[in-house]
Amino acid sequence: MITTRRAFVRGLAALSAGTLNSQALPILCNSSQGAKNQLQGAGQRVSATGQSADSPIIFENTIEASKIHFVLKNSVSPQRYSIETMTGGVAVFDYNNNGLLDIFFTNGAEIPSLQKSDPSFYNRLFRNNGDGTFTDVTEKAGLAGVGYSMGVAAGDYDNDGFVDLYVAGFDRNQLFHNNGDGTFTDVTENAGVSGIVSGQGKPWSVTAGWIDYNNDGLLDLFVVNYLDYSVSTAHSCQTDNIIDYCSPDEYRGTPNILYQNNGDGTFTDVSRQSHVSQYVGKGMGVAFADYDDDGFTDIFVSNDTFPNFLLHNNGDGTFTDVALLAGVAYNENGKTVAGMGTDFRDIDNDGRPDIFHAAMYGDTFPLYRNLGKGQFEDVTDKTGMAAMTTRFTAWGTGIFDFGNDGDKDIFAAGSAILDNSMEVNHRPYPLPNFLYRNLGNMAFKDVSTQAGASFSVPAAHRGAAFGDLNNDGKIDIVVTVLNAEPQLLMNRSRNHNHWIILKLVGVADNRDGLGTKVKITTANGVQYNEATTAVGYNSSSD
Ligand SMILES: [Ca+2]
Ligand SMILES: [Ca+2]
Ligand SMILES: [Ca+2]
Ligand SMILES: [Ca+2]
Repeated sequence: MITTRRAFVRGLAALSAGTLNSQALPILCNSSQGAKNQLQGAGQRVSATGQSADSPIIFENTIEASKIHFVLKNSVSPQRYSIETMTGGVAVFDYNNNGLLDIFFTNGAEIPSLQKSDPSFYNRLFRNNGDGTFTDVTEKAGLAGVGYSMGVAAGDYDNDGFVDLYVAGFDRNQLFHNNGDGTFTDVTENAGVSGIVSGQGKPWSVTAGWIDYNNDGLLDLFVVNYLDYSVSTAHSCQTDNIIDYCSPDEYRGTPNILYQNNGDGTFTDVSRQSHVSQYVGKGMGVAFADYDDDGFTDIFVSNDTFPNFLLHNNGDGTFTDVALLAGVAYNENGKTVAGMGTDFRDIDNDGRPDIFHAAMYGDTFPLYRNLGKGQFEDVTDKTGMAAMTTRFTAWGTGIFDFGNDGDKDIFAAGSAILDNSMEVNHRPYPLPNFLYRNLGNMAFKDVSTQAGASFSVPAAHRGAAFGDLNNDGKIDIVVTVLNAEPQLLMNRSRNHNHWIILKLVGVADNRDGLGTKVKITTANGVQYNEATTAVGYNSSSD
């Protein structure tokens, strides 16, 4: 069972066609709890066809047939600037409101100029044609971008019904307003969201996310910043006389930014008064959920070799980092880990959002179960995740029910960090993608080798975005690969389990319905999800 934010009508059609009890599907929308929508659906997930819940999850990489021509370029230099390892992202979102998810990729730039000096460095938007193919509409859309781009966040910040894009980058951040006619306008300066911090210049932004932190129906913007780093002053690092990318330990961290949406197309930097900027980390990923069910959305930031942040939303415009007390700052060995992409979602369907993030070999990929009362338990070891992940490094990640069996699974996009990893530390640079199936009862199984041929192909994977690209009720994945074409992983799982897609439309709330809690009751139990586009690494999902 999946819950994403669109094509509700299509979901209803599927319900009536299937064995879901459509007359028992009251979709309730109200704003009684703060400014949040509460949706409830009810139906049955009956296996009328006798499909077993554990039929394999299978993906097929259809990038060749898709007509998507894109190569993510990082401009590897002899000096090995740290930015080269860190791009890029992907967004799946419906820019033209035709019910088909489109795909946007960020891209690097020339080094050291940081210019997109030719079209091969452009960020790219591909329109979904609905037949498995896509058309490059970048230039008409006006989304080529400037600078060395990294992350992307999709959200309708002005509630006009058209999803807008924020692109986070090393030297430039850009807000693109969707004009609704297939074009976008760069409104960064007027909106006041350049990512420049007075007195500090432009910190290196890795990603961003849209969140209505003050429940006023206007999406606010959280920008994740990484190292205090400049190409002009960066020193070079060596391992055994080989020029190598520096460890993040060589550089100080930078504060993150929170922009409050004023509702008139402009934003106010509230990083200081919200206390967000007092927590200085080395941010890699951000995900949002109301983990303590107080009606205010909270923020998790995975930090690189630095304690993670869990920014509790105090409901008065301020945040407090409670990661240490909550038990999500360090892994279960009390170590900081190289936090990468993250997701904040209820993986055991107890109504409490849990936290997962990818990391580096030797770390394990931590899974923190929300116990309630503000406490999380590190269940990485007891769920089997520790043994399955300790030898690997991954970037993009997401918690989704890829098998439509009611239990959310975990995807992670594998790759070592350094392209000279084999020379430097005798570990392969390209790695396969990983799929960990949720067996229920918080036990996971590595099913990567059964997930289709693409899961046995190692590559320099980076960002990953999730959504149903062909509206068949199964969640697909788009994965970026450094200096190569991306992967379009279409979900070909052969189960006939039931599903529903929700399109959330906020009326008093933000139009995208971000932050909405969704609860679905079926014959086999209750499922929970929370609407967000901030998922994984550098990326934005439906
Ligand atoms: Ca579309
Ligand atoms: Ca808009
Ligand atoms: Ca707001
Ligand atoms: Ca909360």
